[in-house]
Amino acid sequence: MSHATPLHRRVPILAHLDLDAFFAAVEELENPELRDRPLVVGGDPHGRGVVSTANYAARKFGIHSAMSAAEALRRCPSAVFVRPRHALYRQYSRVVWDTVGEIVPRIERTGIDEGYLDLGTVAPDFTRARAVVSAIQTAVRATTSLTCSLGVGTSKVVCKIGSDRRKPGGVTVVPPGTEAAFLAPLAVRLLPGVGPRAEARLRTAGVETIGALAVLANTDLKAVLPGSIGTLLRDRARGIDPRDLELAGEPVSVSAEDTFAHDVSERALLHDEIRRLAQLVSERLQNSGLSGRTVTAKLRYGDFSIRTRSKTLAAAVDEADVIGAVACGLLDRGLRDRPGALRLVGVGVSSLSSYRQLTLEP
Ligand code: DCP
Ligand code: MG
Repeated sequence: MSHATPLHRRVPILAHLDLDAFFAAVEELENPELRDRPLVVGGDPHGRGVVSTANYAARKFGIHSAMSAAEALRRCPSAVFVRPRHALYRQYSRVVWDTVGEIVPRIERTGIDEGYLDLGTVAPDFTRARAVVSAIQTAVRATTSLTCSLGVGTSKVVCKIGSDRRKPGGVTVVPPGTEAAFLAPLAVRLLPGVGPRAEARLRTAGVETIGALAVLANTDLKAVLPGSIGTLLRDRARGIDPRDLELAGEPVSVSAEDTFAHDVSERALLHDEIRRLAQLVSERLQNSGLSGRTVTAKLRYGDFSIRTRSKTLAAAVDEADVIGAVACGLLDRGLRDRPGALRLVGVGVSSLSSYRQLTLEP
């Protein structure tokens, strides 16, 4: 569990790092004679193989990941085709992330060649963050000879899009307050969470850019993307993305529960117990420097069946009275849905972050 995060930080400073043409770059390093030639890493071009990745020389021919290898061969008959060597890529990846970890302690790896960094632990502002990011590129090049691109911003969505803007070897810094303007002109399919289906629906509604999604009125949004996914994606289009880094070794939830000696149906007693458990959860959160946005109440009935009811709040909480009040409401809801005497009640908090996500200040 990390305690390194300064508590006084106002706005998150995050980065997304993505290695450039990763598999192909490793193959070039292992066989320098491949450099400058179009190179395709993937399956058999004379069979049903698929392109894993292509180097930039091959991309000039329109070859890209997930294309059939046969199609890649048609587009560039002189390309070199090699099969992926995953064990080798894992070795390179390990060195890369060890190197990055020496500079930035809080890292969430999201793939073999990409991950998020919490620059706020090492840089007090965006100017210094840019220097840290340059140092990371230099260090990765020194230990592996690989190049990487980074996006720096206040949220995961902005960083993820940013790292792809100046490939290869580029850095894109999106200072606080400029998120929506940065995103607005970009194609809506670039927004993480917008898959081919959502893209098609948005296009039918005339939404081509992230900016157009950002200003979509509620009624239009509901018609195009019903349910919570619509508001989630529109928030992202505005640069609003409350996701914190998910760190290996950090708990995903903090909870407490208690079994009664006898089944209890008296509501006041159940509320007392919920508030006592909320106090325990709150203390454990605060001792770990954590807070969470989702509060859950757990109900176990006399027949051992379990129900849970959850509520996700606008902001992360760690206060006992807030958690207790929300959990009591959830208990009431659960008992309305299914009345009965309870053998056990529990309180949990999840969607944790290790600092309070404050509203962005321009
Ligand atoms: N990969 C794969 N199949 C895909 C996409 C990717 O096997 N459809 C593998 C090969 C890539 C690695 O994952 O080298 C990383 O994926 P990226 O999407 O980051 O692609 P690259 O790193 O190759 O290129 P870029 O420079 O655009 O990041
Ligand atoms: Mg990559």
